[in-house]
Amino acid sequence: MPDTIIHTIPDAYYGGAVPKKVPHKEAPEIGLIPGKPTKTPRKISPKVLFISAVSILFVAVVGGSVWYFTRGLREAPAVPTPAPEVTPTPPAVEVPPPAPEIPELPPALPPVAPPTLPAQPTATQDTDSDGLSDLEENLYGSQSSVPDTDNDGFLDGHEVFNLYNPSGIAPERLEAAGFAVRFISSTYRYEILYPKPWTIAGDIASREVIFQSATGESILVSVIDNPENTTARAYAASNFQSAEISDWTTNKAGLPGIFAKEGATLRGVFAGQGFIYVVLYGTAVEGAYKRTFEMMLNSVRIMN
Ligand SMILES: [Ca+2]
Ligand SMILES: [Ca+2]
Repeated sequence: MPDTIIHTIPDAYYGGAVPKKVPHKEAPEIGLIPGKPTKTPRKISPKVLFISAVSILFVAVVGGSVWYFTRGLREAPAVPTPAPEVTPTPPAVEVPPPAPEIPELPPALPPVAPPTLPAQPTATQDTDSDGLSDLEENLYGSQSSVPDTDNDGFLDGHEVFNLYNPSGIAPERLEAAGFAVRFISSTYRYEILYPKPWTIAGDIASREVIFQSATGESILVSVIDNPENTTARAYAASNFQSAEISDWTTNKAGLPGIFAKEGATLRGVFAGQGFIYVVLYGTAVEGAYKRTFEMMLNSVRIMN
């Protein structure tokens, strides 16, 4: 094995000389030791002082100006504080205003009794109780306050029933006095009187003829075939079963007949050759012409 070789730096690298030793230089002392002169302080020239003063003044002016003109920015209005969130409330229910107070009314006055009016005459009123209603008195020229208008001893109603004029002293028929008119049916061969002021619905050929008063009442004459010549009573008994039937006796023309009262309906029934004649008066309306109805029954003639 080769021997280990140790290399050293040749002296040539040092120039063959011993390295030069540099002496340590003491730091100069600066005038701290009394008696030893110190360096003279550098003197500041007036020009430098002036420039420095101007610079300071300039900086002061500029700074003050900046401070002054930025004051508004610094004093910016405070940001308004957001309003606290208000929880929406449901719309209030509109409450109607209270009703105005109604002033208290004065106490009611005591009821005033209506004036008492005189009693109104009814249609059937017979003021003088002579058998003729006041309305009928107007039909025959008699006075409603005088029972015997012509003072002949017979009441007005009695005279009309017997076809006489109640307002004439001399014996005089209603027809002759002009208070009654004769209706003649040549077709059905009968005659009947009726008050002159009344109107007629129907003619001589009509099976039904209606005699009408100015006050709305009417008397009806009906002609019914009677081929078997049934009697008036037999006809009434079979056709007006609920009626009260009574003999009419013989009328002023000598004609026998019956009277049938069925409620408010009054009927006079006559029998002719081949026909039955029914005279009807419905009294439900007013019933002011009962005596006139009887007068008409008494006037019926049948021409056989
Ligand atoms: Ca009378
Ligand atoms: Ca008389």
